[in-house]
Amino acid sequence: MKTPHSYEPFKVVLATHNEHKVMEIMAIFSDIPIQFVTLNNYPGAPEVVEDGKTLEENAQKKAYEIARFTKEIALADDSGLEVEFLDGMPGVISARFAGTNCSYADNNTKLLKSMKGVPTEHRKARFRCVMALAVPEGATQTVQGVLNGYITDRARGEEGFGYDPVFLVPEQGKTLSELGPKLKNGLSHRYKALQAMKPILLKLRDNILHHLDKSSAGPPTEII
Ligand code: ITT
Repeated sequence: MKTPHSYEPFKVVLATHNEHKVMEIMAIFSDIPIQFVTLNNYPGAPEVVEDGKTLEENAQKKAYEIARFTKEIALADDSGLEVEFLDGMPGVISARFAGTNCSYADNNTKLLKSMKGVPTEHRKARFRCVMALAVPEGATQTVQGVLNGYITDRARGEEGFGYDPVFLVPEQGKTLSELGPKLKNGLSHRYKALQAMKPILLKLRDNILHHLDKSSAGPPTEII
């Protein structure tokens, strides 16, 4: 077990290679007293193979492998778009729906084609974001956030990434791309997962700082 001293200063590595996610997570968490660092600070960090059957498995695997490599606390996000008409697809294969190494545009084109002619009431979809927090010793904790909406019949908007241009937020009458980062970051699946993760992160931070204060104490038996 790593001693609590090696966690000082309290820092969390964002276990993702997706720059858009990094920007969103940093913006959503700009108000909490935790230092977030990216994988750019860890040359040689492994490309974690996302071969899990669920978002939960992949999020836990990403968080744990990066925590083990960096010897820091790590936060990972595995997200996917689940379309009712497609029985929950693309789901866990959202990144490679149109094939290995495909672009966001390829995925959106394939999705719109698969939904061609489908009436609005059958175009329901949801974004699901699973966030996992891991410590190098291996313990992980996961939470999730969900955003319900509809698949549009054409791409709309320029902002965001992935399926944002084809995902309509009904309350706003706009796609996530049209809403732009500020509005997206106040209602998204990622925002909701991070809100659920916030108390867990703060508690972990308090536990570690508490143990640092009482430097005579041994390592925390349960830190996550
Ligand atoms: P990391 O694994 O390095 O975090 P990734 O881009 O592979 O990055 P995911 O596996 O979590 O991320 O995401 C799968 C795909 O789901 C991603 O490539 C996007 O196409 C889509 N996606 C995830 N979050 C999204 C969001 O907020 N808006 C639009 N599309 C999103």
